[in-house]
Amino acid sequence: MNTTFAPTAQTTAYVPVVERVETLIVDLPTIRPHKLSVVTMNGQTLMLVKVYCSDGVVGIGEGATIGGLAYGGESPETMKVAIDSYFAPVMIGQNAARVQALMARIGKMVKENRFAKSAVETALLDAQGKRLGLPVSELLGGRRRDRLAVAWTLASGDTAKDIAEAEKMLDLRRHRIFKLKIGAKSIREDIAHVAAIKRALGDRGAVRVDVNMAWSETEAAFGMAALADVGCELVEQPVSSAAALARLVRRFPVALMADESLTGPESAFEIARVQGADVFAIKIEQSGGLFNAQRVATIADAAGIGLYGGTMLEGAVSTAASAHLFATFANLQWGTELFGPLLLTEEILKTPLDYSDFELTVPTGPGLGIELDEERVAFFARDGLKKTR
Ligand code: MUC
Ligand code: MG
Repeated sequence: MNTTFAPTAQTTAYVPVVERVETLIVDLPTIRPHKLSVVTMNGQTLMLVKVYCSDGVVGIGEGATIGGLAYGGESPETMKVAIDSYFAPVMIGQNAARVQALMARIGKMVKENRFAKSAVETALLDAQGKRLGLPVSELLGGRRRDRLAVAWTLASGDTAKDIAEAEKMLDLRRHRIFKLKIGAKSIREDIAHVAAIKRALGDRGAVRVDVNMAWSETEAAFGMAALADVGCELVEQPVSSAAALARLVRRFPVALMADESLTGPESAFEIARVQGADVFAIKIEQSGGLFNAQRVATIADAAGIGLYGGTMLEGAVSTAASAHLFATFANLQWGTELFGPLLLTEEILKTPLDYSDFELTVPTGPGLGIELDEERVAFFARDGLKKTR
């Protein structure tokens, strides 16, 4: 049998190349202040990237962070500069249909910048899906589910307001898994807050917490024991150090989830090697893109670590991209928190994502299966129409 890779009709066919890369910053208000231990958000900023290809296809991607630089090493503004100055020159003229090869080329010139890489990879996958008439989930191996359970984060900073918000979400049949942001107040106040919410919701709602690394290891040991007692089922990243996380795991009858410690396949492997978490919060941006996030999921599966589809409080574009990826996972034991667009007052898609019956529907159209409402985007673009009205 001839095993050489002889040119075929396919390999000699027209090759779509990247012609232009455009970036844009969009500022959107949130429905209420969102209080994390690291920052209070009053709005969200999205960095949108568009990749224009020679076959007329345009792919869209998004990068978002939490509180600018408060959460990590990148902000929407640094992503824009990195893409304009360093990504675009190595992308232009390259085969847009070879997404992994193009990302590897970018990786040679750009060492870090995981969030910006995720945005660009999303845009290339969106373009490739549109070109082939396939949803991104199918490019990633094929979806195993069409709908994803979606948690809601209670983070108003006020117990009574959080209970009212949770009741509203239950009535609307939008969410029945609640993640409480704690760590800004004293541990005793936080435990009382979680206990009151769990008492109010009973079996109607699952309660989890995210400490966003605010506790010391000793505080975490005290806090996790108390949280288990009040009916909390999962604690997300109580401490910053991965070693401390590993020492806390399985000491208390509550699942421990790694979030900030998880920065892609290498850290996933390290955590898995020491059995340092029960669950991984996988995020496409933290992982450095969809392919890397897929590798993180494979490591988790191999190590018997549960999976949760995380968010950087992203807008509709990254939320759709994450949904396509999470739909392909063999295991998604803890559901997702892909509620980002619902935290914003403004819709930037022509057809909003479908949230119903406690789940998000994974779009079915080619690429990401979404279409930007360009007028809304232009209106909310920094230096855009909003400024001139
Ligand atoms: C995080 O740390 O998990 C996800 C939901 C939310 O409210 O904040 C994010 C970030
Ligand atoms: Mg978290």
